[in-house]
Amino acid sequence: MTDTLQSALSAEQLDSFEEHGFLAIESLVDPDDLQEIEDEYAVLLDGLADRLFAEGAISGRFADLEFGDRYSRIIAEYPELHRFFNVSLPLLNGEIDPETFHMHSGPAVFNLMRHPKILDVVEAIVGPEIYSSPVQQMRMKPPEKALHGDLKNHSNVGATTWHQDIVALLPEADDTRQLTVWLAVTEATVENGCLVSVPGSHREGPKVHCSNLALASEPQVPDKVMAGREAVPLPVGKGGVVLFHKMNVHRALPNRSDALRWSIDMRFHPTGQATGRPAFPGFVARSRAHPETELRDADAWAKSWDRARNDILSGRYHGRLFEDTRWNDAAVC
Ligand SMILES: O=C(O)CCC(=O)C(=O)O
Repeated sequence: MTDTLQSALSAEQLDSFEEHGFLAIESLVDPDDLQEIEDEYAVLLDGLADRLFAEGAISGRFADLEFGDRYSRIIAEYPELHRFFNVSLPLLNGEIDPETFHMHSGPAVFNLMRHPKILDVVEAIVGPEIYSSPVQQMRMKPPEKALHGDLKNHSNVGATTWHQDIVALLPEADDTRQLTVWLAVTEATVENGCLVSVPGSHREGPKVHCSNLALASEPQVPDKVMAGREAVPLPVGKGGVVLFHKMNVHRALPNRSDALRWSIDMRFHPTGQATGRPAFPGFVARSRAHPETELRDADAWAKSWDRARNDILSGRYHGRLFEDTRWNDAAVC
C-alpha cells in the first residue's frame, strides 16, 4: 500500500471491495468536471446530425432537442449511431464493415480516463503503476421505450446481461489484476438502468457465458443460472463510480425512465500485465516510479487508436479482437 492508496479509499471501503467484489461510491468526480465530455459529445452529435441528414439517413437534424432527447431521437432512426460515440472500436471477430468500424477518441475522453480522483481510487486497489486498458465502453442508453429491434439487446444501448468482466478478455489476461471503473456521466438509478451486482460472486470462479451474440452483444451468464441469487442494485449520483473485481457477476437494468442514461466504463491494471485485447492500444496512466512514461498527450492517444483501426482493416493485425466463445457450454446455453 502507498500513502495515496490509503487516502483515496478507507479501510472499510477496501475491505468491502475484497468481500463483495464491488464498491459503489456515490460521488467521486465533481459534476463540473463532466462538462468537458458533455460539450465534446454535443459537438460530435451536432456534426453527425448534419452529416446523416445531408446523406438522407435521418429525417431531420433535431437541433431544437436537448442532447439526450436528440441522441435518442436520432438513434431510433439510425441504429448504428452509438458506434460513433463509443470509446472502443467495435468488438467483432471476423467480417468487418469499415463503414461502421468507428469510435470516438476525443481529448475529453482521454482527460476523463486520467482524472486524478479516478486514478487515486485505482491506485488504492491496483498499486502505483497503473495501465489504462483499452477495454472500455461509452454507454449512452435512451429510454427503452424509444428503442426497437436488436438495439434493445445491445449492451451499449439497452440493458446489459449478467457477466463477469474477464469473459471478453483473451486468455493472455487470465492473471491480470484488472479493475473496472464504471463512471456515471448522468446519475444512475434503478429506474434508468443502474448496475446490479451479486455480492461475493468474484470468489466463485468463471461462470458459463453463452456466446449467442445475436441475442445480446456480449457473452452472457444465462438468467436461469443467476435465478434466486441475492443481487444488489448500485445507484450512484452523477460523477459517482462503481468498481468491479474482474470476476464479479453483474449486469445493468433497462432504462425505464424518460431520459438518457450515460456512463463510461474503464479498466485499469498494473503496468506490465496483459490487457487481454492486444489489437487495441492502452497507455500508462500513472507511474510513481517513472512519471516520464505516462501518456499525457490526447492526440497521441487518438492516433494510437487510428493505427489500430488501420492495422485491423488492412489485415496487418489478424488475430481475434476479443474472446467470445471460451466460456460457452452447450449443455447450459
Ligand atoms: O453500463 C452497463 O450497461 C454495463 C457496464 C458493465 O457491465 C461493465 O462495465 O462491466
